[in-house]
Amino acid sequence: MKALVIVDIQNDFCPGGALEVPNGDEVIKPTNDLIPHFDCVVQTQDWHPADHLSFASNHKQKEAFETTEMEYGEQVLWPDHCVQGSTGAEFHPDLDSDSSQLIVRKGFRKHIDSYSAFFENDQDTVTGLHGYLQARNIDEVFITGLALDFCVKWTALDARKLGYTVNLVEDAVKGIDMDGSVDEAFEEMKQAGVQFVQSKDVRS
Ligand code: VGL
Ligand code: ZN
Repeated sequence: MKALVIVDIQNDFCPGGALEVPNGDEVIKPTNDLIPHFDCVVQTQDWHPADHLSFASNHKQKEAFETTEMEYGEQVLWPDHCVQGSTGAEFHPDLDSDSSQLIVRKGFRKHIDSYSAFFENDQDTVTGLHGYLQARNIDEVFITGLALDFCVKWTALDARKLGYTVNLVEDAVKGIDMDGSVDEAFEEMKQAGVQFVQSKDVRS
């Protein structure tokens, strides 16, 4: 059984948002068009407390897009984004969020960032999505959303690690692209056995 996993299509990652992904809103239409083709539809929502340590503003003398050392290793520092309850954290209004059956919130622990829909950035703390998908007999996932080089990539890599067949819907993802991170993400996903598909082929 297959599931559609829609990653972080939230106002802050779309044009005009706090951590905008260039042309991020272009993932919305292909994602909406895929939804009716799936029995299982899951969305993730980046959901940080205002004092989250992935925010540069919560570190002295750090600028956004610099890195810092966290307990689990290197962490990119971000502009404040997707703060719990804020408009920026809401799903983009054009996305058909009403059809989602499960919303997985992530990044709500102050000391741990969470890119993947499955594990937080310590690579150990679980979100619970794997248990849910197992309970629904899902063995194949199709991934769309933002940002290709962060939350989408880590969701795809963890899904492979957990044994799922993984399809990245290429025309329904967009990246931030810092220092070649989009090319690197494609390479890592390819190495991990992620399949690359187009939304029109998934719909037919
Ligand atoms: C994301 C950076 C920080 C993402 C979330 O959704 O890719 N990126 N938080
Ligand atoms: Zn975040």
